[in-house]
Parts: sequence; C-alpha cells; structure tokens
Amino acid sequence: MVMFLSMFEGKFEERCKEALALAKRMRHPIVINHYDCDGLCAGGIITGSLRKLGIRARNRTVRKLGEEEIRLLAKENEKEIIFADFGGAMGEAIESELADSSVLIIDHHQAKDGKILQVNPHLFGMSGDFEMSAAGAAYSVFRDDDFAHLAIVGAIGDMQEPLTGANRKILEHAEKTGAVKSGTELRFFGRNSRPLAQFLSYASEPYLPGLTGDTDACHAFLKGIGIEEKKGEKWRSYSDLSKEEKRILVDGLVDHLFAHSSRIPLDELIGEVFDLPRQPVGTPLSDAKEFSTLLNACGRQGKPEIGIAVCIGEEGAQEESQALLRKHRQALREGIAYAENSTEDFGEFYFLDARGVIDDGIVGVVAGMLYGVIRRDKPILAFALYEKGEIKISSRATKKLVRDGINLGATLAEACAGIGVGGGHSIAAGAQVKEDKINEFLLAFGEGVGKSKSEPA
Ligand SMILES: [Mn+2]
Repeated sequence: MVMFLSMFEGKFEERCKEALALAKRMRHPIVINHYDCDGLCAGGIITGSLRKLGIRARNRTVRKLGEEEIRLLAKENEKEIIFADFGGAMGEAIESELADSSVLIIDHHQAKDGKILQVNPHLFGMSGDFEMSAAGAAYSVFRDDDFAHLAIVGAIGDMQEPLTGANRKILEHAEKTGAVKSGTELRFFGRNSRPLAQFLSYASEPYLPGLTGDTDACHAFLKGIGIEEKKGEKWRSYSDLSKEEKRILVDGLVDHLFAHSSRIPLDELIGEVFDLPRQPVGTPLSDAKEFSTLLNACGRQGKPEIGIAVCIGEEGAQEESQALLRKHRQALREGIAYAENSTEDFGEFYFLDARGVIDDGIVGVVAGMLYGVIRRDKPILAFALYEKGEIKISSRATKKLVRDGINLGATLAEACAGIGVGGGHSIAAGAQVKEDKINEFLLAFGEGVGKSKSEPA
C-alpha cells in the first residue's frame, strides 16, 4: 500500500485526500485527459494508480473540453468521470450536464471552486502556471511512487522550468525515491543515448546554426576542439565524457555560436536536467525532457493511447512511441528548415506564414525554435492551416521581451476580439481566426505589440 506522505500545507492536502477517497469509491471510471504531454502524464498517473488499486479505469484523451464536448459526454451516460488537465473552468456546465454522475476534476488552469470536487493549485494559493502541472496535481492525489517521474515530465511539458514551489517539493520527493536524478548539464537530447556527433546534429531546442542537421559539420567541430568520438570500437555519448571534456565541449559550443552570430543565451544551452534512472537505459524515456517530447509526439500524431501506455509502463508501447518520436523530430527539422528561409520582418514582430507547409500541431514549437536563428528582439507570430477555413496562430516571445512588457496571451486575446479566439501565457500563446480576417488580425496584433512595449509591466 502506498503511504500518503504529507507534502503540502493543510487545505490542499485535505482536498487531495478527499479526492483520493472519491476516486477509490469509483468502480469503472473513465479518465478523460487533455492530449498534450501534461494531460497524458496526468491521465497516466490517474489511470495507472487506479488500476493498481484494483479499479477498472478506462482512459480517453481529447483535444479540448468545452460545452459541446460535455453535452456529448452526458449522452454517453458515463456515471464516474475524472477530468485531468481541464474541466476547472467548466464547473457549471459539468454540474448541470453531468448532474447524475460522480465527477472529480484534477486541473491546474484558472478555475472556480464549485460543487464538483476539484484538485487545483489555483484554488489553494499556488500558481498553476509556474509551480504545479496537472500531472503534479494528479500525483499529489494518488502519491503512487511508481508514477512520481511523470509529475516532473508533465511540469516540463508545460514549460514550468525552473521547477519551484510545489514542483520543487515533488522533485525532492521523487529524488528521494530514486525515480528522478537532477543535475546541471548540456540540455540537448540524447545525453545518455546518442553518439556525440548525433547528439549535436539532432539538437533542436535550442537549434544550433551550422551544426543542427549537419553530422559532417559536427564531426569536424568535435575534431577541431580535440574531443575523441570513439573509445576503442565504441562511440562515446555525452555522459561518457570527463568533466574536463564536458567543459571543453561547452566552451567550444559557445565560441561556435558566437562565430555564427547566434544569440542563444547560455541558460538555454546548459541547465537543470532530470534523469529517470528507473526507465529503460539509453532510451528517450530515461530523460524527463525527452520523455515529454515523446508524449507530445504521441498526442500530436493522433496516438495518445500509445502515450498513456508508455506512462503506465505497458510492454511494447515504448518501441511504438519511439517511432512516433522519430517522425515528430523529422517534421520539426523540416519545419525549422522552411521557417529559417521564410520568416519575414513585419516591424513589430517576425512573421512566419507556414500555411500548408507546417502542421498546426507543431507550428508553435517551430516558432519557438526560430529564436536559435533569428534576432531575439521581437515576438514571433506563425500561421498554419486549421480546420474549417480557420487559421491556427501561434506566437512566442523570450523572457527578456516579457520583462520589457510583452504579454502575448493578452495581446492575442485582444487582437482576436470579434474575429476569433485567442489567449495563453505571456511568453507563448495561440489563437484561431477565420481566414478572411487575417489582415485585420495582423494589424491589430502589430498595434498591440507596439502598445505593450511602450507600457512595460
Ligand atoms: Mn497542463
């Protein structure tokens, strides 16, 4: 039996216990979660924990939960429902449409407390934007240490780094149980799993000009700084390097980036990383950041059930998920190659029109990666085709731009007023606008950016 370790202060802890008691009374619940990394982690924690308790939980992953979705759900006559990573803002609709069902909401977005039992950091004076994800909230309810690593993967997927507050408490606990091991290292993928040249040439977050996508250039670079790629017959990975070699590699990268007039700040190259020692060695699952990308790949390619299976630790799911991850990375590389040559300077912001070229599911990620290759002096706005004559809009900024007054969530919401829907975080936000309204939108967005710069927060 799992011990209910006390991790948080009074009221939140009480709410978690109530939620666990409600979940344990369920017999055949359906867990409904959002399709992004954090949603899948939360869904995986809940579904996996319930099944370990002997409860036959089913899982369903969806892209959104609005009034229409709730109405449809009411028709299905589900009697026991757990919502994860959404639902907090839909309390009233859930109350009226699903009045006959036993419902639990585990969310971390802005929400109101109501009659439906809800676990949400926002309701207890914590920040759901920065210090707890839906996966963190789900883990706080079930406290099953087999899934502790997913609480960290979910937080990283929702861009909550650096981990502070509740996230830091969960991390400390997860480190004690041996599920997670943190350290300060180069942040690219494949520290433990890839030969050095691939480690560099596959780097996409951040994107390394002159190295990403060019394995020959990476061999030459490593040779130039005197790092041996092989030990005997074996290709060395980053984690095989000595401390001194790691330092030489980092210095070499900084020089290289400077020579390519790249403006990647050092804290995007090096930072806190999270190894997951209980996951299969040498696979993307053994690193929290890679795990999060793998889950996003599953969700965005319409295979969330594979992501859930990986979270729960079902056999065979791992191989399939890695194939999805490879496809996802390939699409990102193609996207950034296109974006690099197609981004235009629109005065107040950079504009990437990727309609018909980059998928709406990854256009935001590509927009963020663009900061590896263009000046970081203004926000990036990108267009992709969406459904039914609509355009999916993604925008990204940098931390410095946010400090200077940029708030993309607010600016997008305002620019969309009357012609679409939009919103999100100050550093990353999205919107959907009808195709025939895009000129109107572009003008309004440019004006909004100009205004927020002149009135710093
Ligand atoms: Mn989330």
